[in-house]
Amino acid sequence: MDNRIWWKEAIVYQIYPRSFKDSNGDGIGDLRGIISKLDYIQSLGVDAVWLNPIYKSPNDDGGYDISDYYSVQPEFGRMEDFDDLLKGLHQRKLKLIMDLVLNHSSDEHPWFQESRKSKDNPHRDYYFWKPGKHGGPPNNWPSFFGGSAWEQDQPTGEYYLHLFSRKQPDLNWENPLLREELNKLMKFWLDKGVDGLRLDVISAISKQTDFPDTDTPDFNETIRKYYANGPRLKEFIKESKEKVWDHYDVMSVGEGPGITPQNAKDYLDEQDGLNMIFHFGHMFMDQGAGGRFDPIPWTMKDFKQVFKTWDDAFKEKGWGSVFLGNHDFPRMVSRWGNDRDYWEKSSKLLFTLLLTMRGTTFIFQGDEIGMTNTRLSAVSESKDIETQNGWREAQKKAITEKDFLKAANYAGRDNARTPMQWSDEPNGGFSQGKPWMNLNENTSDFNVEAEQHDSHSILNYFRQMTNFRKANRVLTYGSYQPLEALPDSLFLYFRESDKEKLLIVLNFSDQVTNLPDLVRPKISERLIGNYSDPGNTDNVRAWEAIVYRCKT
Ligand code: ISL
Ligand code: CA
Repeated sequence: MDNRIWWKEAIVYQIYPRSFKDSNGDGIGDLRGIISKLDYIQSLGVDAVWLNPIYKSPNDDGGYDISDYYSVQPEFGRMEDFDDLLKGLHQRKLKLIMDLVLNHSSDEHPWFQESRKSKDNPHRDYYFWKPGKHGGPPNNWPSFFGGSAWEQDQPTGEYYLHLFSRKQPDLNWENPLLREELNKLMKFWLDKGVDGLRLDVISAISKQTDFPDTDTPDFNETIRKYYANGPRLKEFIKESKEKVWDHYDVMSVGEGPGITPQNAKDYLDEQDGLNMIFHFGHMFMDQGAGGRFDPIPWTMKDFKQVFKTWDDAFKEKGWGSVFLGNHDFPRMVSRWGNDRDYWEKSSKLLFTLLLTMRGTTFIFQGDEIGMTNTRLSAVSESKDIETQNGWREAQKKAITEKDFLKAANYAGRDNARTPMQWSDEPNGGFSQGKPWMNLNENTSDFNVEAEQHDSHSILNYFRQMTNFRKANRVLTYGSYQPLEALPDSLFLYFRESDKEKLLIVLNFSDQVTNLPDLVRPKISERLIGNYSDPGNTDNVRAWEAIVYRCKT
């Protein structure tokens, strides 16, 4: 416990700039908007902000399609605004983690504009180009966003690879010149003094350059077997670390779809790896073979198992990141809690989990007030390319709009992207103009302003919990020991150091449940919980969350 590391102790607040706060009335959240909320962010008790991409982009995929890595998206502001934001964060002792997208660029990036011109263009090999096969694409790879991962392009008639949208061509890391360019742009941002990098789909930067056909209809298996974990992934990470990250006091967290508990250690070496990865064990649990828009039921048994499996993996090497939602997934309380009858209790329970688990905590904007899924009544209301393209594919399978909407409203990314609910003013206090995306209908029912003044609100519980984590370092550095518990809806675990032991009790159900006889004698004191009446140690109430100190 002596060896303290800031990013292991950090609680990270994720900001999706387009939906956070609009400062100039154009309906789009921006950097000045974030600056105006810095005191609020600080008041949450978090240590760092992860900013979703803010670079210049045609915005085909929420800014994950970058056309200039060196400038700020004009809708979000100018470089001066960025510098002020960084300064404002640092003045408040908050760190900044930038989101870098290095697996692909925008097709409007000058590299791609050059690359597509001719087969012998000097930038040709910045991307992957292949002739077609049998009158179709070079192989059968599906894109994350539906349809083929290859697009035929004139003037050369060859196909280029795009694992995401056709406006996001994959960069060819095999090319050392490209890698030098990426190192250069990383240095540009690190020289400004940012404190960490979140590296988008880092798991996919090394390709199987013979591009074999996938042999499985299961999309997540295709990611694991063909897109992620490529032959040079470890080497590329090591090179970035040695050439760039090691020269700064900076933390790295890689987004790792397709990384498994078995191979995570390969990429998380202290000497030559990333500090952390985001794994998707729990996030993909309810996706069927068809991926996001093919939902299947999930069970608490599997959910608990994911935390155990990954904690075991990180015992050996690396460090975990703990999250229950982000800009790519439905709202945490709508997905894992009960956003109707136990909205408040289950939101608080989920925070108790996030802030007592081993691993760095990441929370997504709006979750701190219990924001819920939104409801699209037509696909045309969706602002997300994934949903739009998903619908195009669904139509080919004769799926009705009603059925598709059911899946999209359950799993779609629009759910996470509705603007922040600041107050009950028009547009929830998000913007003076017409918001780029409709606010959730429940904005007047709950918002930051209302929760601010309610000492029992989700917001104030979140603040209590961030303080609680800070005050109990065992929650960062102690071991994680889950307990076998029946019924499955009960999630019980110990966090233990050589000095102390805590028991966390989480009831993921609407039912009152008995606390197992086995643990009751171990309890000495209730430290915190989401019911104001402490209750007793026999029963755990609906969606109750409690942290006990144990006898040692
Ligand atoms: O959400 C997922 C499952 O359907 C993930 O597989 C996700 O698409 C994947 O992790 C990559 O996400 C990241 O890169 C995308 C971008 O659209 C996402 O917003 C970003 O988080 C392409 O840059
Ligand atoms: Ca704006």
